[in-house]
This record gives sequence, structure tokens and C-alpha cells, in this order.
Amino acid sequence: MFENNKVTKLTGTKYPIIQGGMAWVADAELAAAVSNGGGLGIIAAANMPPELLEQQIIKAKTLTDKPFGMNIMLMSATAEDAAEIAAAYRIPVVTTGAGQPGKVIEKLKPLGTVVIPVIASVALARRVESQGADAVIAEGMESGGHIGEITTFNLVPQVADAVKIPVIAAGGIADGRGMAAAFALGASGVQIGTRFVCASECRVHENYKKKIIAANDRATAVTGYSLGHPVRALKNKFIKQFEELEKSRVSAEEISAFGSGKLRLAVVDGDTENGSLMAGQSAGLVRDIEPAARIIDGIISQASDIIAGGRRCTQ
Ligand code: TUI
Repeated sequence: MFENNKVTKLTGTKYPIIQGGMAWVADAELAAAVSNGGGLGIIAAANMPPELLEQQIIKAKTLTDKPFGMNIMLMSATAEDAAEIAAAYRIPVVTTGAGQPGKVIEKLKPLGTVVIPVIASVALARRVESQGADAVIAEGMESGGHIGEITTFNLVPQVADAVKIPVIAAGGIADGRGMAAAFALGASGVQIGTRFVCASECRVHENYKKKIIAANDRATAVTGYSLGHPVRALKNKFIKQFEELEKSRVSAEEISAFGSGKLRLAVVDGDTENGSLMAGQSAGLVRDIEPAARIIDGIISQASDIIAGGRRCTQ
């Protein structure tokens, strides 16, 4: 049912499912596993040194013959290097996040790269469309990591009304119900992050995965509003301390310094108390660690059943 739609035509994948470009998490192995499962795997350039990013791309090519993409985090000091590398390796699809992607579009579009910015508002969706973006990922504030202000349920249909390019929904989607709902709101694809953190192929520390699986509906909190960079993560000691600092008279620089390196601490060292466990509200929906291909198959089959069933609203 989802094969050969607007998004699969852009991404060259079987299904319109894109993996989130999660810093420290989205490496060659996860990207290849998602691509092998029929979605679009993504390597997150984040703050990776250029040599490491190149190694990851080369490694992914040994693990899959399917297309995979790259995410450029625009707040990163290495964003321009990442765009150079995307160009040099002819990465077919590039997603961007956390900023204005004008320069990336200008650089990569002439090479034929499909550029899909993550946006969190209608205004930015309109702007990137006029700059030549091929599609947009409308990311609601249910997402993990750096977020905007609008919920997926409101952002997706408003963006779908405002632009002609395909809209991919993100934020709060972890199963086939979420995917079916996204399509009902006008999306032609979904981006999924948190659920893929719990893919067997994802090399995130086991402790991180266990915290997501144990999470309930109220397990996440948003910090960083005072810094202008709200971030959603699972509540823990680190979040409590961060909240205390934000309430105090401590300077923004000191608070930022306190947050620095904490995602790595959680992902690599498995320190679930002092690290930043970035995750979306859909953590409450994640129950098991499963191979990426099984996650994708389950989502597609559940979403297809819901849509094909044309369910009568008697539930
Ligand atoms: O980028 C994300 N999620 C992220 S990036 C990240 S790394 C990080 N680590 C620590 C602190 C802060 C960040 C973790 N999670 N998602 C895509 C996204 N982009 N969400 C929201 C936006 C966005 C927001 C504002 C995109 C553009 C934008 O433009 C505002 C403007 O006008 O410049």
C-alpha cells in the first residue's frame, strides 16, 4: 500500500519510512539496517570529525546496497564539512535539522541530491520550499532532542496545506497507528527516531535502550527553554540538575557547559543518571528490542490494515 508513493520516489526506498538523524546514535550500522529493511537509513553527521564521517559512509556502503542518507545538524561547527562530504560521496538524500538549510540546498541541489529539511513551523516550511527543498519533515514537539513548539497533530496538516512538496511527519510516531494517523493528516511519509534507538542493530548502550523500554507516557521532560534550545529527554538526575540550573542565576554559558558531552555519556558509556537520554514521547510506546527490518514490517503491516480497513469509528 505504501510502495511507490511521492516519498519513496524521492528516496528510492521500498517504504516511506525515514530514520531520524540522531547524533551519536545514527551510525553506519543502524543506517544500513534500516535501509536493508526497506526504509531510508540515515547517518547523522552531527559533530563528527570529517574523517570519521567518511569512514561511516564507507562502512555503510559495505553493509547495504540500498540507498541511505545523511543528516546535517546545522548548529554544528562541522555542518559545512558535512555538506562537502555529502557532495563528494554523492549521498542521494540529505536531511537537515536545527537551523536554516539555505546554503546546504544551494550547494547540494545542483548535484541532484534530494534535500529534505526538518522544520518545526509553517513559515520555515514555506521558506525551504521556495529555496528548492524536495520535501519537508514536519517535526512536532513530541520528538526527542532539539524541538520546536507545535505538536505533530497540528503541525503536519498546517504544513501540508501550506506547501506543494511532500510532507513527512515526525514526532510521536512509533507504530502503525502513528503512521496511519500521519497519512490521515496529509503526510506522505514518516520519520522515526526513538523506536529505532531500540533496534537490535543500534549500538547505543544497553542501559539507554532499557530506559526507553521502561518509559511511560510521562517519562520525558523538556529543558533548555532559557537557552533558546529546548531539548526533550528522559527524566533523570541530569535533567533534575539542569532544571535547577535553569531556575537559578547561573549564566547561560555555564548551563550550556554543564550540558556539553552528556549525550555521549548516555549513548557510549551508558550513564543513565548523569547522561542526556534524548528520546521522544513515543518512548512510552516502545516495548522491545527488535531488528530494524522487523520494526519496519510491523509498522507497515499495522498501518496498512488500519487504512485498508477503512475502520468504522465504533471503537
Ligand atoms: O535537530 C533536531 N534534533 C536534534 S539536534 C540535536 S544535537 C543537540 N544537542 C544538544 C543540544 C541541542 C542540540 C539533538 N536533537 N531536530 C530537527 C529540528 N530542527 N527540530 C527543530 C528544528 C528546527 C528549529 C528551528 C529547524 C529550524 C529552525 O529554524 C529556526 C530559525 O529560524 O533559525
